Amino acid sequence: MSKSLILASCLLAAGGLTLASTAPASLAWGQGRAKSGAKVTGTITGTIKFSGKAPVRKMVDTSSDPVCGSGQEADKVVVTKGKLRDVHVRIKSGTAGTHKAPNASIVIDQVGCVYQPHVVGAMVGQPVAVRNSDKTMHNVHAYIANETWFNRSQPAGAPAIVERDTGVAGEVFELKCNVHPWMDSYVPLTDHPYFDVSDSKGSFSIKNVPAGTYTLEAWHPKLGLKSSRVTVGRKGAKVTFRYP
Ligand SMILES: [Cu+2]
Repeated sequence: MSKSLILASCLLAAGGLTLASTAPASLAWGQGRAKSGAKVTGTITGTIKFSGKAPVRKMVDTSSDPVCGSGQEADKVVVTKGKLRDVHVRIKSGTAGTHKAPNASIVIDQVGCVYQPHVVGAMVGQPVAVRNSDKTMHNVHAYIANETWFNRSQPAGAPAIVERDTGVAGEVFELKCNVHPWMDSYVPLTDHPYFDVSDSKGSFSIKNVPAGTYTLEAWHPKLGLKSSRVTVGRKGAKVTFRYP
């Protein structure tokens, strides 16, 4: 090996060391690259299990508004064959880079005096559209961190209320209805697109996650927060959360 080559390799090694010791923690994430130079991504899939006896889903007294019908559930812990619905699963933080919120709105509808869906994720700055499909008046009262974000009545046939959310990542905004006190919906906010909400089979799927090791969080409005470490590679990763 010539002198200059040795010098070059020493410099390279030193450069590598310097990089490793000064790189911010966030750069340690999502840095996996295939040999072609393309970013390595994977899908995180998983299941939310609920063990033990599922809570009884009570009926709500909707007699104050005949349009609402009957059969609404007061307790929103929805368990089907040991699987839990409405759990927002997200990477806690630290995915490399910044992510622009989509211009497409998150849509929440009011059907039979129930917000649908009950839990839906949004990115900070993403528009949220609240529709009224009922032949009755609702009053959409939205809160962020227990403070009113907006409070607007929405008669039957009125157009959707569209607002761009103004929260910060990690906050949850909650929709209530001032006319029908049993109505509620929750929108956890993230500054990245790596989230999903479990369906009635307890399943979730988070696509295109840059390879790396993350803290994955699961959050349910009534049952709270769980977390798990997950390493995502080309083949993705599988995670199970257990409630309560
Ligand atoms: Cu209402």
